[in-house]
Amino acid sequence: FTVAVEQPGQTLDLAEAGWDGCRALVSHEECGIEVLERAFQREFDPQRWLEGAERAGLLAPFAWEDLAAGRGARLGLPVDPPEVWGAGVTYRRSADFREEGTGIYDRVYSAERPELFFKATAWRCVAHGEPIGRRRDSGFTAAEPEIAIVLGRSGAVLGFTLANDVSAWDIERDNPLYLPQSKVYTGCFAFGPTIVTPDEIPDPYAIALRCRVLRGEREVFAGEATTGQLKRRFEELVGWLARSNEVRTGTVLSTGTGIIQPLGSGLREGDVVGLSWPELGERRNPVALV
Ligand code: DO4
Ligand code: MG
Repeated sequence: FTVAVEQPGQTLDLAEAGWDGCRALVSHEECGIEVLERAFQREFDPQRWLEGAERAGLLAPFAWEDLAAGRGARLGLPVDPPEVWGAGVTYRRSADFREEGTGIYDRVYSAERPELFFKATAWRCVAHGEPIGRRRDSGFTAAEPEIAIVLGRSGAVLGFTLANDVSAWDIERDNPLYLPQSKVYTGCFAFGPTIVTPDEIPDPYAIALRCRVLRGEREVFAGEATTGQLKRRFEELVGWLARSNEVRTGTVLSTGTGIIQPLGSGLREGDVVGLSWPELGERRNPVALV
């Protein structure tokens, strides 16, 4: 259970409040995402809730730099998602890179129906500082830096977060029917550490995302993209996900990558992948063989 609330100069991590304190605060709701959901439904005022928690001494303040560096305390996943889904080929670059003459990527880029795939369960997800996985049977696994949406009841967009849809591209390129194996495995999805609510984002189609891969001291890859290059609208992707499919509160939908690591520059064990959205700072994950 982790809800982190950022205030100027400090981060308040409700995980430190302990389960009893949190349960009292959210009136018996059983999961952190419910706090966000109830604020979204205007069932309570988060500011008053925060003030009450602070008065009761339930919040532990940490400097963001300490949390980011894992000093003293560390932020876990901001939500344990019941499911994580991914959208694919939502940026032109992704379609171009993947094409190998079959036309399927070009076709899905322009089709009305988007590519959506099941990506992960909560236990396959990793938080800031935890290792993302590279499959032992993959020779070319790449980071896929993406903006992910955290969904509430009826597909409401509760917030946005940074995500890495780590993927074994060689396995998918071998045969698209291998997609689930290229996408779903231990440590295949990193996200967080915070969820940014929509009211904090002036324009969700102007989010700049950066990625760098460090090998020791050396930067071996750097790339960037903006959600302005996204072919589809966020609501469109959510609408397709919710077709004939119950979407539970806390579901995460990763919206596709516009940052492509060139062939030959795949992730190696020990690399560190840094993802940033300038306003949020950098989230780092080391790479481990799984
Ligand atoms: O089928 C390929 C997956 C595409 C993807 O994950 C992306 O474009 O981000
Ligand atoms: Mg992806």
